[in-house]
Amino acid sequence: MADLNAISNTLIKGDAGNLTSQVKAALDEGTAASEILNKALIPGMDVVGERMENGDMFIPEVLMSAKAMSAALGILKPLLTDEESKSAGRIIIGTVKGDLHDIGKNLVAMMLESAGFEVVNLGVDIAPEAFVEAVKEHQPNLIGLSALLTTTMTQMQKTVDALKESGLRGQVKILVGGAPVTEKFAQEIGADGYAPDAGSAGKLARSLT
Ligand code: B1M
Repeated sequence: MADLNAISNTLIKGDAGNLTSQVKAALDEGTAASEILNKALIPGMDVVGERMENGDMFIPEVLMSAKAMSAALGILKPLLTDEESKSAGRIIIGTVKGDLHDIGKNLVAMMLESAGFEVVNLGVDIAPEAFVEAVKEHQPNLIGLSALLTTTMTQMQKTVDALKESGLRGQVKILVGGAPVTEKFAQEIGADGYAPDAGSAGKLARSLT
């Protein structure tokens, strides 16, 4: 049986090389990709967050863990895909202006793909006007906004407002998420839905289209 604690610890150390080997070994032993994600990698990133908050880990170390996490997600991505659902619609997703966190957003993008959506991933630090331009260009059914900082949550409101001002708000449903975001906040800014995690984002997106 795979040692999920060891995988968490390797992620916390930011050792991408060993982490990818351990993840591959766990898969070879028959551990489900979702189990590795939910029981080793996400709890590992939570520890990184706690240590960052307490001043026990600094940005360069956190970045190493983040890079290791991305490498592990690259291995798991094809395995988390659910082939049953196809062409649920098109969704544009991005992390809002001023915010560089992309691990959770990329995980949500993966889950949306696996829920059958065509995903246009704009990346990080996306200004409201850039979301508006992307809606004009890609004509999506949905937009997904991610924010990890309390200071950047306000950009979600600005993005909703920019879509209203451009006359495009009626064409797209807006889904928001990220650690500081809540259902109440989503309602306050006039979004159509809030998902607390990547798994529920896929389900919610399907229910909105
Ligand atoms: Co940042 N950071 N960070 N950081 N960082 C947090 C978010 C923080 C909580 C850490 C802490 O202090 N405990 C704190 C925010 C405090 C606050 O505002 N409340 C913080 C801070 C302060 C900062 C800086 C300001 C630090 C500094 O420079 N002094 C700085 C800001 C940079 C910027 O963005 N402008 C900063 C920088 C960084 C790094 C660059 C070093 C790195 C990011 C690397 C990267 O993403 N490529 C980093 C990291 C890694 C973190 C923590 C440790 C981990 C985030 C993560 O990837 N989690 C984080 C602490 C924490 O969250 N525990 C922290 C794993 C990921 C799977 O979860 O992103 O929550 P999460 O995504 C979840 C859900 O939120 C949800 O689904 C995902 C999967 O289930 N979700 C959505 C996310 N988006 C969604 C969208 C949806 C639906 C659901 O619909 C569209």
